[in-house]
Amino acid sequence: MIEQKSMTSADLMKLEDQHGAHNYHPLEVVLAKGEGALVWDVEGKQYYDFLSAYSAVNQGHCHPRIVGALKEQADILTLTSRAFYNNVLGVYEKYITEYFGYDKVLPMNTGVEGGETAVKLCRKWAYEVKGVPTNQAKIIFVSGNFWGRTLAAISSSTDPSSTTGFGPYMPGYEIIPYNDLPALEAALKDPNVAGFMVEPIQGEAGVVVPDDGYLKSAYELCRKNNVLFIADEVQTGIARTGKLICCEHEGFKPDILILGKALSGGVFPVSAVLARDEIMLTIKPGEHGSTFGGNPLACKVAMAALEVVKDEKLSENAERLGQIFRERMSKLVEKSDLLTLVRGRGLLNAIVINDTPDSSTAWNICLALRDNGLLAKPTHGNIIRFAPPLVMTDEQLNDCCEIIEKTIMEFKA
Ligand code: IF1
Repeated sequence: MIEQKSMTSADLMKLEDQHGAHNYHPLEVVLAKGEGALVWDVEGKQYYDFLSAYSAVNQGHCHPRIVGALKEQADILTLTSRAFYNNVLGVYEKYITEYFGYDKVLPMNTGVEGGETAVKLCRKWAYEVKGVPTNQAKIIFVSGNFWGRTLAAISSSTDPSSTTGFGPYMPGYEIIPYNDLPALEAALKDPNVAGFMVEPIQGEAGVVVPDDGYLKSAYELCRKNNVLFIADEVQTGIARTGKLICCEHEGFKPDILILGKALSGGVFPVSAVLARDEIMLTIKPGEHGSTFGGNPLACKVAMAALEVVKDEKLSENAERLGQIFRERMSKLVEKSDLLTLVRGRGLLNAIVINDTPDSSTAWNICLALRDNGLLAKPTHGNIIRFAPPLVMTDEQLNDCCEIIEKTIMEFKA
């Protein structure tokens, strides 16, 4: 057994390089501890975490109430499978359906399993309720979408790094431009369209915020055409954008809501699909599921994670701190010709670097941010996503803005 304690960051990066698949290119920092908005590397250097594990640790790293729930349940019962009932799942199902205002929940584990479940529910509903001819159901996606790495997910992708070399792809999809209502209206004329699946803000595409009213109008067009509006809130949900779910900014509830990531506060893989009975009950016993889906450990962790969101007013905190952050960054954009704009909602923001998408400027800025004690990573080429834990204090946010301002103003391309 290798003695891990004595290993340096360099040793540990080498281990990953030698023994792990090369399916990521991480920023060169090796984290060993996390607490709240802070993380520490192997050598003990402290950083602000401005990625939050892609918005999975909204509640902050190792939140004591969520870790406590995990520890307590771990000693009692971790997994029964759904072959039997257990004393936690029903309690969780009641809690989460009332929390978000839906009839029923289908519990899964990862975000992409949530997306897959939503696509299957939508197709089943199309055949059994809408009356679309068997195997003719179509689902509309938008360019720039990202909902995971499975073949069903990448089949809707317009990003070559997600799709190249993995064909053939899932049929029954149509791709239209994001933030384009006429394109959606035209696509909805096809009577075989079952659903429209969209991120309220596109995360991976670079925190792309649609025009005010786009989501609500898209939802209304779907209603008019008897098509299900499926919101992928895996990244935008759980208070990240300043509301419990991002669709709340436009005052409507999606027909199918997909949650993941911060549903567990980053402590355990937990995802969930919520819908009304007319949709959810089209899947009958034995037609869908997963070994770990709805396990007692996940349920206890998720209930604690959602309690924290409410008790610590994380939506309000994200809304307020996000305003402060974008104001500070807007001033920086004016001062520095390195930046072209800042955009986002709540604490899901990004800055666009004034350089070509294939330049290494954004990456090098992230290296400089790391050296100055703040961790972030570019999404596509010249865009840096800033998404700190929602438990950040005003003082910490001010500290982070100073680090970003200092780094940008001192940066030599
Ligand atoms: C990677 C991106 C973010 C997601 C949305 C579903 C999923 C994701 C809106 C699937 C997952 C993760 C996946 C991770 C990096 C990260 C990511 F850069 F890939 F696109 F956040 F923007 N819907 N996003 O963002 O959830 O199955 O991963 O639990 O694959 O590199 P998952």
